[in-house]
Amino acid sequence: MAGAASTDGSTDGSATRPATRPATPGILHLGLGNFHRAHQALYTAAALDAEPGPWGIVGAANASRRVVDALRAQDGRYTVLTLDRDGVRAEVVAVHTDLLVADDRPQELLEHLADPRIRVVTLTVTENGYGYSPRTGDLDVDDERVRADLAGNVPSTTIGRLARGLQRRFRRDGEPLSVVSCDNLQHNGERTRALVRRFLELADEPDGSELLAWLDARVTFPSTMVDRIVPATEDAHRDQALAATGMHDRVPVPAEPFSMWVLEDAFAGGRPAWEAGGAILTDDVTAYELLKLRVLNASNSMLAYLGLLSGERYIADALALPGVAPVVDHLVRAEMLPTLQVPPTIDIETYLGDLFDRFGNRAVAHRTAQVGSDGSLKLPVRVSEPVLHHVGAGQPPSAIALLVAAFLRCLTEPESAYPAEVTGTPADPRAEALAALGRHHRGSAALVRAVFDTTDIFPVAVCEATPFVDRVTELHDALRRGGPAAAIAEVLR
Ligand code: CS2
Repeated sequence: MAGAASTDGSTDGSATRPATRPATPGILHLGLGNFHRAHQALYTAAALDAEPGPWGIVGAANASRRVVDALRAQDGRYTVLTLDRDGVRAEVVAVHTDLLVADDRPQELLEHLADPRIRVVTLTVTENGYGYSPRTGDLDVDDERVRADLAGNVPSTTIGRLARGLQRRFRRDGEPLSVVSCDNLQHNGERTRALVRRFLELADEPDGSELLAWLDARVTFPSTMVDRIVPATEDAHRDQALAATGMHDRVPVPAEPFSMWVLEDAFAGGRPAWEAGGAILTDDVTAYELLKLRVLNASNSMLAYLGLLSGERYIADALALPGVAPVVDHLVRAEMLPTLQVPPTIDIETYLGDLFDRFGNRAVAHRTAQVGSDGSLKLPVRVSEPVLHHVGAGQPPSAIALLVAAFLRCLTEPESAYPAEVTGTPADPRAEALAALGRHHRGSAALVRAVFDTTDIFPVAVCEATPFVDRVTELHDALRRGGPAAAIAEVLR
């Protein structure tokens, strides 16, 4: 770590990964949350163990100092706890060469983006971090922070920072770079590229057309599918880390044993040998992305909202409720699988069996409120195209309608729909707007109509799909009158 002694090898003698921390940074990562530290950072550690190289990670948290402060105090080292039914496995990771909080040091972040040693930028900033309008998919120029970034202020949004950093890189050495979104967005690479490009078009700099030509020629945006269930850290994890490694880790990361990373092999300036950690490099990520978003993520959202409405704090407990596994199975088999192509390397029955096992892994303790957070941004990605597929075929999809109805019930009546003191509350950028609609409209029909008509959550085509909106209304009403059991029975009838 810059400014800190690099003493790799953990206190109890258990190995630290990689065996030698690289001295040189090659990757800038935005979003220093648990997911990054249990996923890309571990793949990078494995890559470096197989093929040492200049691929240290500069880790940039967006606003919170919590992880950066803790990691600095621990020489950048932290524990990944792999949790399954048989127990806990601990690994100590030390792969970050520098750490910063972007909000505190925005210029430093831009400098990293311009640094020719940095050849890959990875992002885990959540669906909420891209500043796009869910309704149009385009850069949300109504957002004040986006407008301020476009006006030339020191950028504070992720897309603004990327765009201004790329601008600086172009003006300095123009070295090639790859920007890798690791968030659950469909076509996440292409989407990120389109947003950055749009920003640069609107920013209208004097050298704008040369900059855009450079961007098109020298900067790639590989799409990726990332998969690992990584819950939030709790005190018990700190105790487990201490017991396993002898290190007082303030920010250990709990994670499930399963991990998958599929990347489009389009790297402009090289990359670590991530395949050494099991990553799959391919020409086409789409099939993997769609399977992940529509099968894993949509089911996970279903478990989150039905779980919240049933007073369950954890996903594994939601899965065990009567009727829930069958309705999730129906969602997957009847409504999601027909809308996608299973990648040839995946045996779908094995995948689904594993998926239900993963959701049922109690050791992971994934909270319903965590998965249910940001639903206004997650659900459109997970369900919109499948909704249109089925409505186009004359059959509005009932299980997807139940998922949307359950989400709306939680968000429009946050005070009565679920026991927040047990479950916690799902955070959402549209929480206030949805709660206001819930106070204003009493009946399901008026409320659901108002959500589709007056919020920008779903794309226009979904809002205009009347048979689907009607089905959401019926199931919202069923949830209100009889709770999850009654609504599930209606779907499975
Ligand atoms: C979850 C995901 O929070 C959510 O919405 O569906 O974080 C999920 O756990 C990961 O995508 C699994 O890879």
